[in-house]
Amino acid sequence: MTLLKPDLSPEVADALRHGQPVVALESTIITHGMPYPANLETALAVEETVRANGAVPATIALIDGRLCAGLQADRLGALAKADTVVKASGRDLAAVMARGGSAGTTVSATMRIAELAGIDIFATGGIGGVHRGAEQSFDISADLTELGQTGTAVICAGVKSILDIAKTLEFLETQRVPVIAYGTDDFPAFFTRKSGSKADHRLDTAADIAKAIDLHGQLGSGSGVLIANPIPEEHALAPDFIDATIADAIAEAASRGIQGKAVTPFLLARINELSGGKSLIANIALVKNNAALAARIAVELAALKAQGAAQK
Ligand code: PSU
Ligand code: MN
Repeated sequence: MTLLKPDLSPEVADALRHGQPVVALESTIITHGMPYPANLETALAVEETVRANGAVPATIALIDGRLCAGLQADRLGALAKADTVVKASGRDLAAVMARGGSAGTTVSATMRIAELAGIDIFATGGIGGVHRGAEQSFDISADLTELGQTGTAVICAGVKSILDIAKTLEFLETQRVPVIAYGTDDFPAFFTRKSGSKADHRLDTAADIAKAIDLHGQLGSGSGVLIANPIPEEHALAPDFIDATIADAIAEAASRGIQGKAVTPFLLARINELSGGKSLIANIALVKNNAALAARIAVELAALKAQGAAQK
């Protein structure tokens, strides 16, 4: 069976052809994670951050039935404004493609497309995980099972405490996904630098992280790598404030009977409203911070691969 080749922007195609560093970016954060116009401004700023740190950004989405890696500004703008675009995780891609539809891609779908395009490094804000109360609802994000079987390295700011963080880390262990924190022993909780849980590993430089990603691949692990990059101190929110806000949003989701793929977008939007926009400002800051680290890792990884190829 031949695997599908995504449509690449000329810039992304050129970079991949020459072994230059590329960073994949997801698009559910644009379509379902942030309100317009902050979503578009953030998407553009994140691409700029990737460039400023020496790599080529490849924003990934499903557009008119085509898998796309690298979006021109007009497509990005249309995606940011559209309210008919669906949220696709990996399992949704084929059905949306069959009807020629468009979708923002979650972490799981973006990993799938990045793999098909040959992109190893992917930056996002936060990944999905095991929801609080999963023992009742069974709500566990497909991001975690995709991380268990697709060899992309995902740079995030940890996971939000809308999720059960300890269970999310347990599930990642079961899925054989190494969790590496950058410059800290703690696994971060998105809006805050600590979650109360530790990461499995701490590495302090982009070069060491690139080395670990390269070795993980060479070991034939088959799974992804999760890099947790804490939100910069100056943008972190007060734990009491954000915990109370999240608790209110979760209670509201439960009382309204929100379920399935609508849960995470509902919580993100409600947390933004209840926090008076503070969560959005923090979210934007941490995504840029992740994009910068991802680009630096991609630069190191490209250099390692070039060295490896020269030695063969
Ligand atoms: N968490 C965030 N921001 C996001 C998401 C999660 O803090 O934008 C998005 C990502 O695209 C992630 C998806 O892959 O939500 C997970 O959705 P679900 O929980 O339905 O699997
Ligand atoms: Mn879910």
